Amino acid sequence: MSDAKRRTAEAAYDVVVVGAGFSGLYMLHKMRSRGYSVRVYEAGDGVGGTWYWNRYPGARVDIESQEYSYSFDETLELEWEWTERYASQPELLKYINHVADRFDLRRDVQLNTRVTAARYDEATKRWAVTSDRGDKVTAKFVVMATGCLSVPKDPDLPGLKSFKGKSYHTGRWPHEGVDFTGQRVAVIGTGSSAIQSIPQIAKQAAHLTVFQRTPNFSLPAQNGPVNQAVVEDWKANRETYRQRQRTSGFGSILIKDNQPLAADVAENERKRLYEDAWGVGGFCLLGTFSDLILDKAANDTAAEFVREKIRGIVKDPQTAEKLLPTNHPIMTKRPCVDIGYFETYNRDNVTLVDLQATPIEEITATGIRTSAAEYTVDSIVLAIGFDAMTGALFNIDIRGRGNLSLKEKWHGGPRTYLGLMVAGFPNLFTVTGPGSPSVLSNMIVAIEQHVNWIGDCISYLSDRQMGAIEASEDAENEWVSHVNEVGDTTLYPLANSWYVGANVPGKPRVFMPYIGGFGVYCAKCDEVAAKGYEGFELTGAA
Ligand code: NA7
Repeated sequence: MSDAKRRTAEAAYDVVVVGAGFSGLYMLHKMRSRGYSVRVYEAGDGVGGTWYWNRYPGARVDIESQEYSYSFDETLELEWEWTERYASQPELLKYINHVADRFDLRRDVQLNTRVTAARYDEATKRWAVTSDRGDKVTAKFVVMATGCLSVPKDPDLPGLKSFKGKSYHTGRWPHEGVDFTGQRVAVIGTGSSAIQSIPQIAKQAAHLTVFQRTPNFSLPAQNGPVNQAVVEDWKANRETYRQRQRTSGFGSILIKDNQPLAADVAENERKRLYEDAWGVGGFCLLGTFSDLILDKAANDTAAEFVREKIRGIVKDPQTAEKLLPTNHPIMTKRPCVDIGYFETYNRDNVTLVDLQATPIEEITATGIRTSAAEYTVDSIVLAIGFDAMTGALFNIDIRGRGNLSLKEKWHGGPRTYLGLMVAGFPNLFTVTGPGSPSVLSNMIVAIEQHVNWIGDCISYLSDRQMGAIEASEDAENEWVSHVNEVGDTTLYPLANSWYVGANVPGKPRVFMPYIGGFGVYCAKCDEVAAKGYEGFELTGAA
């Protein structure tokens, strides 16, 4: 019998992991190397998660490549050579496939399999996990490595089904790519995915029309081939840099900590610092002053600097004016990092439609009709985003003690302890779940910290022959209050962002990630573990 068949027949694992992206694969590696039986289920037909699905033109990471890579294996880190400062999606996919091969991970990953339900049995203290392929297995521990931005938002556009051309969601891009040569193309949305893909699509299409509902802040990546001196320095000092990531505010050393307050720096000097950071590129500018996300007046200085840049880049003043983000402070909606985004509007074959002035009324058989005009197009690119942070968890019927469903428990918004566990759901972990720094940090660093913590927690229980761990209601309530309190000291709640669920109709408005600082959060997790998992209830074997 093949190894895969034997394992399915066995149908009882120590750990079931849902998702084979960066978190699921590292979770598998960690637990298997400690001798646990692990099964990973993955809906796609390949590994890579976010970087498997998001294949739209121009897709790339907006954290510098060496920072956005695993640190758990020194040889892996020293051997791997990134080619660009910000790795493109194909290169990231190559990297994660290399990791899967290098650590022989594929034999425990079952592809093309979507987990549909996970139910906790209080008598056996085990989870029953079922899939759309008929798998029925049990596991002592379940790790949801389902990703924060993995469920595309429903295209809530009237008439879309009647469109006779082709439409593509950026998060479900065809593997064979799309050739837009000679086509009239519409892009709906101006978030990260749109801002990355628009310059690429504009180079190919006969005409590109961008439908913008909310103008967005975007910073130039200043991408290019990797600088060998930077790479060598990183490799020589990797321990120091990795440690700095783990104690930093955002899990990245490019965004500096302990900076002055904006008001303490004279205007000329402030502008010079912004100019320098703009030249460095990426998110660097967001770390110029320590109060940019705390104080509206400080934030205004950065926002106005970026608006001034947009006015300078975009030649047509009317188009420039439409592109200026004015309805939210910078950073409060996911800031974007681009390569030639604003410059693209200087092309003759690109038109910007302001949906605030002229909203979309309908998608017709031949194009898009706004309140002012009809635009005939051959293809529509839906860069409209995701049901962030909770969408993928709600797609699985997760039921804890007393048949409590996660959806019911979270009807008013997600409630977790440390973004790692949920009261009522023993032995179920979420990687980069709501209530953890997650999407407000360098995801790879956040993933490693979570996987390490979960792995150590499972080992702790095993070493003591314990049956279950569960967040206590009190600890969860306190943590949720703390997450909200910290969120409310910032400007984040001011924007209608996906951080607060505002992009999905009917979703409760709750600021989901934890913004107390990545390093602060890590210290809290370590302290909880050191105190014998304070705030958790640990119980004996079944
Ligand atoms: P985002 O950041 O959620 O952006 C989605 C964009 O689509 C945003 O500009 C939305 O405008 C717009 N949108 C959404 N629905 C509509 C409708 N119905 N009509 C017009 N415009 C619409 O998703 P992305 O995929 O770009 O980025 C997701 C994350 O992936 C990103 O932050 C990175 O972490 C990687 P709105 O702002 O809601 O007015």
